[in-house]
Amino acid sequence: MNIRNSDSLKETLKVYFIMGSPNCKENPARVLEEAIEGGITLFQFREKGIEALTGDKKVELAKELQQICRKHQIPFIVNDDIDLAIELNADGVHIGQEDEPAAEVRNKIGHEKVIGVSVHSYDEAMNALEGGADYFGIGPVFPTKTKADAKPSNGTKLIEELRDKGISIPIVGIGGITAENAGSVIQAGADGVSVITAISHADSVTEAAKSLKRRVFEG
Ligand code: IFP
Ligand code: MG
Repeated sequence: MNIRNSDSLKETLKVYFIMGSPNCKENPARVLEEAIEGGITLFQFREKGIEALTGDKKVELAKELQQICRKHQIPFIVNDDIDLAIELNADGVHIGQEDEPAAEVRNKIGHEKVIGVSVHSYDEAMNALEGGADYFGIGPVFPTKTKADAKPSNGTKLIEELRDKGISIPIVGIGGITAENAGSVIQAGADGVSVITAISHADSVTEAAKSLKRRVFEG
């Protein structure tokens, strides 16, 4: 199945784990293995923040995590770094409003790769749709500390607005999502939930991924 197909992407997005080395309390490869064991359905490599790796070290870690994803048939998405996504032949990229427009990214990475776009308003959503986005990341739905510059949380308002207006593109909620509130994000119309801390900082990464997954599927 084509990874960009909307129905299959809605399944792939259900339990979307994002991380890089700054998010991990132990070896990132180990954290990823444990998260996969718990049932994550998609992974995004986001090497950002305090003491983030750069240059060859960043590429090396990306390759290591991509291999783990491959072994378990979990698609591998790169945050922001389009050149890295191309170099690694990643399954896709996730871009924000500060990055190149989706249409330019599409020209660079080709038609077989997933493009996710962070959107914060109806207008941004329409632009991303026109530019060829495959899915939207919408948040922060709840307060988060991962991004120092995160916008105030808006709950699930935009997700509901887009669904009310008949926009059927795959959507993941992001920001402050836990097993306790994940059901409400799905009820608002999201196809999946995206988390960093709820999994990467958990006492048991595997158990955290499992309980998140249970809530996404059972409400
Ligand atoms: N949303 C997402 C995703 N990823 C990001 N890196 C981000 C917003 C800033 F969950 F993939 F949609
Ligand atoms: Mg970004």
